[in-house]
Parts: sequence; C-alpha cells; structure tokens
Amino acid sequence: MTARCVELREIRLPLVTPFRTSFGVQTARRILLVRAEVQREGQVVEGWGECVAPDEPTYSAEYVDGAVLVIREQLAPRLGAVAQAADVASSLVDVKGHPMAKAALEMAVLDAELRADGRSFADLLGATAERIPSGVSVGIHDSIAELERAVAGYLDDGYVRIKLKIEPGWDLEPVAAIRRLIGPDALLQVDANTAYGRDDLDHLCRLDEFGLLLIEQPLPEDDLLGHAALAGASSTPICLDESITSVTTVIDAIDVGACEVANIKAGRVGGYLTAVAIHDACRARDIPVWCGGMLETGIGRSANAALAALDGFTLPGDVSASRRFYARDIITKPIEVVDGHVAVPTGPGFGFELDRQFLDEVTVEVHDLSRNAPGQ
Ligand code: NPQ
Ligand code: MG
Repeated sequence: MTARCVELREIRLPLVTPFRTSFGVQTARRILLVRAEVQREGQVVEGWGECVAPDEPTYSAEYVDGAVLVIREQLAPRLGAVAQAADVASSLVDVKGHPMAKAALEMAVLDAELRADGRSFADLLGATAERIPSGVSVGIHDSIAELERAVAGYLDDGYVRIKLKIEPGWDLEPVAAIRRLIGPDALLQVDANTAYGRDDLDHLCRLDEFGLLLIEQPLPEDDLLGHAALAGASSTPICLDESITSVTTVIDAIDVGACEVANIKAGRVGGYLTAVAIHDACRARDIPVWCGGMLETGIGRSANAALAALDGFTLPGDVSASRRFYARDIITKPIEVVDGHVAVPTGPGFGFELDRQFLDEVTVEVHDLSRNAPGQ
C-alpha cells in the first residue's frame, strides 16, 4: 500500500452559541481537514483527518494559519508516500512541535488505510464497548443565572457529566451554584485552561468542598511541580490537559505527583496512535483517563468516540453531540447523545460518511498538497 496526503481543506462553521474559556471567546470555528488517498490493488481509497488547531494560538502554540503553512511547506513534502499510518509519525519526527498538524496527517492516512481494509478504528484498537458516556464542556457565562440555564439544558439533553470552565473571578460561586442545581451525586468537574498561578493554591483548595471529579489544568502547562504541590494540598484530583504532550511527559508528570487523572486529546499529542500509547502508560500506572475535545466536526468526533471506548477511559469524556457546537455537521449522520451516551462507530475507518454538498458549502479554501511532493 502507498498513502499520500493530497488535499488540505479549510472550512468555517458557526458555533450554535459562543464558547468562552479563560483564553478567549469563540463564535465560529475555522477547521482544517486533510484528505489522503491510498492505492490498494489498483483502487484508490480516500480518508480524512481533522486538524484540531484553533483559529488563534491561545490554547497552545498551534493555530489554523500556522498549521496550513507547516503542513504545506514542511510536513506533506516530508511525508511523501508512506506504506502505512504507523509510519507517519516517524517520517515527521525531524520537525519539532506541531503535534496537531502531524496528527491530522496521520489521521487521514489511518482513515484511508482502515477503509481500504474494511476495518473500523474501534476494531483496530480492540475496543469492544458499543457506546461511551458523554460529558459536556460548559463555557464561562455572563451571569450565574445564564450558566444555570445552560447547564439545565445540557442535563435535559442527557449529558452524564458537566465540566465548567473557570478562571479567576469565575470559580467558587458558579461551581457552588451548579453543585446546588444538579445535586450532590451528579458528576461535576472544572477546567481552568492554565488561568491560575502558584499564588492561587490556597484559593483552588476551596473548590474541595464541592465534591468535584477533578480540576483540569489549573496552572501553566510547564508548571508540573506547581501541579504536584496543588495535588498534595487539595483533595480534588488534579487532571492535566495542556501539559501532556507525549508519553514521556505524562509518565514524568505522574512520577512527580502532578497528574492524578489525564485528559487525552489525540491532536495535542501528535496523533491517535500516540494517544493510545498514553492511555496504555496511564493504565499501567492506575491513572484514570478520559477523552478531551477540541470542538471537532464529525470526523474528529467519530475518532474520539472510538478512542474513548478503550478500557482505561474510565471517566466520561468531552465527546458530546455534534449539535452541542454545530447546527449542522459535515457528516451525514451527526454524532448524537442517546440516553447520555454516544455510539462507538462501527463502519470502516473512523466510520463517518461525509455530507459532500454541505462540506463544499462551508469550504473556504482548498490547497492541493500533491503539488508539494518532493522533486516536483
Ligand atoms: C479543553 N475543550 O478541554 C478544550 C479547550 C478549547 C471542549 O473544553 C476552538 C478550538 C476553541 C478548540 C476552546 C473543551 C476552543 C478549543 C476551548 C479548545 O481545554
Ligand atoms: Mg482542558
């Protein structure tokens, strides 16, 4: 088999409601998609990957325009033709950083390869669960009353776990209000996206009284020892997101006591294959993991639903319905939450079918990657 990434496509989708985090507000999402082709016995089979890089470099260093450049000028030429998805990461290893861009290329090749084999991603992973519990990430709101309305709506939708975005000035009061609203037994956690500092450890310990599942990434991504200090002081488990960029970083974070729970996002770690390796490393160390989200379309959402079916994913993830973020998805059967769960896709590849007409309607730009092949 030979696989190539042949097309980079930028789409734009409006969000159903603004999504505010400690690092900014999003009202629409530009998303890069990668199309790969594999040749198998004279047939051409197509696969798709999704780059989770946001519009601006405020979650991590990557962003859409940077990803376009690095994929076109650096990654796609190095990739050229590969024999299998498992070779993508090693062929790109000389390029430092850019995990989301690399992950998108690996994803496209993996989807194409699996489709050519008639095999699902869940089958490749050995995941047997038919459905996964679905959690929802709730942005910062202008008032507690608005937040309560939003959370009540998500509970009506069936979500089994609520995650509140927090930042200094929006933490104890909203968390107290939502704990009161949803009752003592409902699953609740918070995510600060690095908004606090080492001077805030005492303040963050005040969250302990709310019975949270975890507090996600309170401190800057490079502050592992700060997270370890907080883990020692707080009864709420510390979960890392932004800090975990590789198998090595997660093992080190666990070893120094900074990571009691891990959020796994394939894009942040350079691809789904590394995401599985991180899952395995956490499982071997009895660290619970859950699947994070990056406002994916149905492409990334389908892949996440399969990843989250692995045994070590013992906490509900941010794998919510397509309509949590988008009125219309680019796949024909949008991801749905039924009875609080998302179905693990069973079709070949990541299991989605593209809505070609809608995809074309939302396409902003198409780049031909085959023209950047080496020697052309
Ligand atoms: C997190 N996601 O867990 C991220 C952060 C995040 C679902 O909470 C555009 C693209 C906007 C990606 C905003 C969730 C985003 C984004 C927030 C990711 O930290
Ligand atoms: Mg997070």
